[in-house]
Amino acid sequence: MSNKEKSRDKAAQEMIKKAQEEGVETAWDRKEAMKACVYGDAGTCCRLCLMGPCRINPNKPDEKQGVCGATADTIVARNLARLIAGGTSAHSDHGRHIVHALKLAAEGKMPGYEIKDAGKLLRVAKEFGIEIENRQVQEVAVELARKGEEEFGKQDGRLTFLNRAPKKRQAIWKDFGVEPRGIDREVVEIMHRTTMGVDHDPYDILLSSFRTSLADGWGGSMIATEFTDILLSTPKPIRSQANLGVLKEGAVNIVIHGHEPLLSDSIGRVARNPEMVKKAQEAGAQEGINVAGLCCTGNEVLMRQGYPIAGNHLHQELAIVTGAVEVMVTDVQCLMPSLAQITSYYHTRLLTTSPLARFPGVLHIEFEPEKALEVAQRIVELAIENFKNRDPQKVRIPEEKMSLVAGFSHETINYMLGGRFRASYRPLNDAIIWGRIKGVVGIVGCNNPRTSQDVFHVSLAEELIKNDILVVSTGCAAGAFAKAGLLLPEAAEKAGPGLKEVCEAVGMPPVLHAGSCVDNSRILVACCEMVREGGLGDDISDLPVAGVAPEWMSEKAEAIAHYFVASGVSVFLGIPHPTWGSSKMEKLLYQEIEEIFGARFYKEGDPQRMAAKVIDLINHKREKLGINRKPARVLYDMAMRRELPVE
Ligand code: NFS
Ligand code: SF4
Repeated sequence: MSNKEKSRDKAAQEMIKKAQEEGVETAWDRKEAMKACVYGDAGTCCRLCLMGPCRINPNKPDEKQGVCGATADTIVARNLARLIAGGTSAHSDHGRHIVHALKLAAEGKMPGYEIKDAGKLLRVAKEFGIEIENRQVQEVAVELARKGEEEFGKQDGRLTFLNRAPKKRQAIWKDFGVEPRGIDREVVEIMHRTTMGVDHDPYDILLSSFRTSLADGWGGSMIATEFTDILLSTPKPIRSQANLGVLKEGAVNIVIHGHEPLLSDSIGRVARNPEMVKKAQEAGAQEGINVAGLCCTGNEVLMRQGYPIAGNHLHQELAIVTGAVEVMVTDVQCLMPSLAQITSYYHTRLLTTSPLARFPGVLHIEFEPEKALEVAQRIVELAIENFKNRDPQKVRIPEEKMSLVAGFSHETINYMLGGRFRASYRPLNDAIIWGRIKGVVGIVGCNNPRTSQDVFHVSLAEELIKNDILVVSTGCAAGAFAKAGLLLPEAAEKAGPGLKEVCEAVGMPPVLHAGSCVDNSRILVACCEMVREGGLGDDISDLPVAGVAPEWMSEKAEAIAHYFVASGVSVFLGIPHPTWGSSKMEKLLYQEIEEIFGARFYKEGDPQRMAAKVIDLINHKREKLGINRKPARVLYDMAMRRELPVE
């Protein structure tokens, strides 16, 4: 693969080349050296017990069984279930940490932190049945945090946020027994169910996997999003920039990487402190301190504080290759272990901060919420100190940086389209009904060196907006769009006439950045609002919407994809599930599951063909809703009126 084929991003191509010149290995090199294992890819390798490991030839699945007698179908289903359990646990544990922080902040035990969105606090508290009249905000917050904690440990009943879904959807979940009870319980149960010798029925395992994924989407992730908004504020449209060009030669560069927004929020604040800026200047960094994000921590601070993002998932190694990063601070998730080796070639200090995530031999400064600002200060000081160790010979920062507008929470979409005083989804629904906007597609997920970085994301989005489909995005997909300039209102030029008109009227980009991956829950809420607003059916599965994960790699993406489908949104995968070793599972996922959820999976490796399939589905939904007509643009004269059919 040539460097051009590795990424569509010029900054990435330049840094990949620099890494090669300097003898530094990146994910692309390791990917090339890695012979993919066909059993793993097909899902037919089982290591669940020590009678094995067992593997079944996916091309001849009926010829063999595991030592215990497990068929390819059972093995594939169990492996998929465990991916979903992993993804759900990651999002949800992140949510738990936020709930804990909200409690500490409300109790006054997290200096520098207070409730930023009291309005949302009260709204969410009501959903949890908490008395809010005549009570102090702090008091309500402490009680809400307790209720939030209970969602994780609940043994019976069902998760509170499920009430947000349309009644019809709730009935489907109930009828098929996929209502998640407690978040932790679902993760534990699916692990139990899929250990050696328990559940062997692929259908049963898959339904439980869906239940686990719902505990992510309507549980852990939704809690993470809502409670972060309450604590750190609900995002509003905000301008910023993206790509490696946001790093500054004349500044102390601190890159924050991972997923949890608490420490990075503090680092942002400390870095703005004039005293700290002065210290940096005294150390020779004329431009002071520059904080930039990566992956979803990057998205979190971008959405709320407007800090620039240095890139998406595959940029994490490349940021260090610029030779201009003083400190890379990590928390949890999506951190490549290779960062430790790469930093050894440059002056960059890698730091771990979460009790959950360490690298051997890497400096660990533990983040304790009670001492958030203190820890942040230590880290910023360390970065300033490290500035003098930069090797000017090794510094090369690509020029590429792109302006963007982010911050589209579902509340913002409400305000943007509805206007500040009559915030509602009515205008969006009307635009869809009248065909100015044909539908809404969420493009989400990661980068993956199995495919050229960002190519699928960007070509797909461009094709969809050209066809008047509004794109909503999160995670590293949003990073790809940011770098490609699609998060700018001016990108409406690339949209079809209807979408362009809407974008220009409200001044919004045709691709909306809705946040980090836990913020996919915002898309669920937006879907509920669209159903509630009326005119587009009475369940999420009626809406002309779809989800796409073009370049995904993470277990978390697998959890997201499943909760979207279980919520009634069909999901298109650019990289297929690792399930092709079982025709039964493939049939369930890509066909039969639609009978239950009104949504299913699709797979397609080519962006143009994928766009065509997505557009087909949207048109099909519009047809069913009876709204697939040309937008009414002409004013009718009397003669035309007479021609109109009488209903
Ligand atoms: Ni999502 Fe965010 Fe990116 Fe993929 Fe990783 S950062 S939580 S998992 S790689 S989109
Ligand atoms: Fe083999 Fe069955 Fe053990 Fe899996 S559970 S490793 S298939 S014996």
